[in-house]
Amino acid sequence: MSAAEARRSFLKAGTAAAAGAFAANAVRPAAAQENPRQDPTPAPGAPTDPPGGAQPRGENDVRADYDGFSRYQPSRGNDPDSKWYIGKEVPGFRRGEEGPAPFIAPDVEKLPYTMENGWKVFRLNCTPVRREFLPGYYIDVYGFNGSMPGPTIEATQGDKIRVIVKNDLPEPTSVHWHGLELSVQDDGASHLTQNMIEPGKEYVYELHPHEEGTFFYHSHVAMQETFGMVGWFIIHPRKPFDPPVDRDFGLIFQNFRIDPMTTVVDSWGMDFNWHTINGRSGPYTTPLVCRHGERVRIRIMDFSPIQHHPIHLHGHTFWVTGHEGARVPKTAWIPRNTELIAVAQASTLELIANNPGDWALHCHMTHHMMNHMVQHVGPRLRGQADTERYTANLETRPAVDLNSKALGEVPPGYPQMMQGMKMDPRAMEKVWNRREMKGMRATAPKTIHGLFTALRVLPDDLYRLVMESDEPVEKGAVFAEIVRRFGDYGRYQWAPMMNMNGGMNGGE
Ligand SMILES: [Cu+2]
Repeated sequence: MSAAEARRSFLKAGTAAAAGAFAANAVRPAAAQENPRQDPTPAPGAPTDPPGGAQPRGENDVRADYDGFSRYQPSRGNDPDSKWYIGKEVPGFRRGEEGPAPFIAPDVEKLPYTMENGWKVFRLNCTPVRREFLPGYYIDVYGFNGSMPGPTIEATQGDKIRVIVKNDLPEPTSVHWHGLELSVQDDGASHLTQNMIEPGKEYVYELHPHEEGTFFYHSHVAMQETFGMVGWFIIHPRKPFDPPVDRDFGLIFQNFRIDPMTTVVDSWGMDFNWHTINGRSGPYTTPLVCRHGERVRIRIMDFSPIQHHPIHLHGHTFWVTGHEGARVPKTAWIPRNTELIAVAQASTLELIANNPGDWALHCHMTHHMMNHMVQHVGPRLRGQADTERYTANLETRPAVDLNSKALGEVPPGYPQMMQGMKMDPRAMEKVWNRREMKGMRATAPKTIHGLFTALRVLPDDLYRLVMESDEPVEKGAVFAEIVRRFGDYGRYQWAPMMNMNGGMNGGE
């Protein structure tokens, strides 16, 4: 029985029949031990694997599968009024007493601090930044401490925080603490509440955050905001959130206008052609990797100049549990697949990673997942298109027929080729040379463009293979192994490997 059939029959079958399927479930060895391409046998039993890879399922886990929500298989719905409804209150593995899960903003550093007489002292320098947002593609922007976005400030509700801001820009600036309820002289609204920090000068902000939530800091000069001057300001609650999560990810979405043959952002331009998540553009965005069954929080912030982002996650239903203001009461959490996040807003999503695989996480605006779309130099027409018929007589030119199959009858201008970066071997090496990419399909970078990344949900043994071991893994091997265990391997097709070499992954 394929996993899909198992899933369907599970919906129909009673508890007793399904329990038999779980008992028959066998743990499969890791992809590294065998080449799944040679082994098209579907995994036996139900489409689940236990936590820890080889450990037996505990009685409580099994009961949870029938009483309520299983963290090991895609949601079965349940009564919308129940606390199990698509995992609403299913906790992570991490216990609340351990404190908040570490906040991870891929591709962005954390800002260190020193303790001085009970104050957490952070140092922020406003600096020009040259960021490699795609392999070989540079953008000249503004940021903090040499980074765009700036490094993450992480604190706890009730901390006494001093931020020493030094302006190393060639122009005046000020820094605003977006969302914090603070003393007005520390608000950072340029001219309104303080004099500008002149180049070379310092200003000391003192903050006493009594609130918790997802905040950010940014320049309060519009042109500088368009230049990317922003960073996370995460304030963890003094009392840990319930239910506790295992992962706490943060992604800043931005748009930039970069004219051809330049690297400097045009802060006047409103036609945004390059798009970044935490300062990188797909396929250079670093995937979020978690273990099967974990409770995952993803905080998403939109710091684009003027455009909103409908953020869509595949394969899971998530709960919107907070915005930049604070955590939302559980009674008002919203189950979604797509969350629209407007400029200067942040949304917090929580989900049970109950569906193993590599799942697209992206803005759904098509132009935001296409990047610049054309090369900087050269025609947009397809190479073999003959436009003479259409341009010979502009009065009576033949209609463009998009269905034309005749050889040489490619309508002029179609197809409009989508282009992100040049995928030469050196660029691809950089894309693949991150452990988070290990074992993904060789063609994954062909679709991960612009505001696009992936959430990888890996069974425990595969998680260890990818994130904790240095074993080479063939491209596509981890993905194929997941299909073999949880999907229908007989219908699965491996991705062609050409041109997709480089990096830590072994294989061809
Ligand atoms: Cu968008």
